[in-house]
Amino acid sequence: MTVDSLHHTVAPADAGPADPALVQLLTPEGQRREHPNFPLLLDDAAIRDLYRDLVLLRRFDTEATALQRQGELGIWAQVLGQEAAQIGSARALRPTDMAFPTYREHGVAWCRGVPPEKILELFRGINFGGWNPLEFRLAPYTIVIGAHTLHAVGYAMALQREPHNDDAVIVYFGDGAASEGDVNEAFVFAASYNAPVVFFLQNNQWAISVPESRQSRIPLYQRAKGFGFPGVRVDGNDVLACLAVTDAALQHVRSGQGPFLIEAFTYRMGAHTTSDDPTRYRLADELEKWKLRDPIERVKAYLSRSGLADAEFFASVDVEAEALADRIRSACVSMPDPDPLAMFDHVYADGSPMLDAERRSYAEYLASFGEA
Ligand SMILES: Cc1ncc(C[n+]2csc(CCOP(=O)(O)OP(=O)(O)O)c2C)c(N)n1
Repeated sequence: MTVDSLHHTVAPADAGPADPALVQLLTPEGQRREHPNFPLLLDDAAIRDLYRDLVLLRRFDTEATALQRQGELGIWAQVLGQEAAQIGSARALRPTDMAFPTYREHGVAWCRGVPPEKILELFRGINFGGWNPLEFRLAPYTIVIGAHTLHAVGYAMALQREPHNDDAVIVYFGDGAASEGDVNEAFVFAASYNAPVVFFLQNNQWAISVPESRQSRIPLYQRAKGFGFPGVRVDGNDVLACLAVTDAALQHVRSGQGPFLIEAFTYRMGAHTTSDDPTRYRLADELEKWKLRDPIERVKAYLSRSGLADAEFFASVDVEAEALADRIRSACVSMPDPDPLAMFDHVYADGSPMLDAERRSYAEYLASFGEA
């Protein structure tokens, strides 16, 4: 792939369906398109697998939202609407690549093999760390906006010390994070060191209540040019385009050409988190417009119209999704309360006198209640 020409593409900020710079391989109506820079060769089974991923992820997300509403989770950050951006990009990774997520990357975690129950433990507040990052090649969820972009670049710089290792790093962040100093510093370091990192910006158009239009005068992918690396805007609701563009970006960084920015143009169809009420700051017609660009419906339309999947296939995925929802619900409600003293574990590798004193003091406090 040549990416030089992409430095010079200019898109209108709204990135509507007619935007010439928006990479799209599947229209909202489910029609397949080709793109000269981003060819995609996938067999029929692989497209059915992507559909399955999308449906299972949405079912997981819906169930987690319901669990929060029923008091079983402390909070939940919905991925609704962003499934294609996450599944498409994460399915382009190879197992040894390393991914750095925010708190909303449940689709990425799904593709990396993290059991959904592990994610629910975090949001139920009974697991402080999540999972072993090296087992799943997925760093812990990060709530400090943008901080993990620096971690990702540092990891990518360390990979450069292993000349025969062409693993890549991908880091996920939002449009709001793109306004943070950390992200911009990460861009500078990645460019200066030619680090093998793909910056995957999910532009869901809202940073809680602040619209993207208030944070950037230009389409976000164009910022890459100022840092000296390529930037591409992809239809974030098109799983095929997200897969193809991420695949190309990974090849670019693996081959030593330095970082790459992908702006996946999408929409947060749900609330920022379950603590938020988006009706306070955005109009319902915006959501209605984006429902017509649903990331799952277009794959379903493509599969059925082209005869690649029949009603039996769609029904079997729905059955699997319900089974997943049942499984995670029972696992969630039966999770044991954690040992309160466990929060002192793993703070320091070798312990610390101050922490030991705090642990003792808290243990005495708990003991003062007597046996429950
Ligand atoms: C350093 C930092 N500043 C502020 C916050 C509070 N905060 C949490 S989410 C958020 C908005 C993030 O928006 P965006 O990056 O677009 O990601 P999205 O939540 O839309 O996926 C903010 C400001 C934070 N977590 N960390």
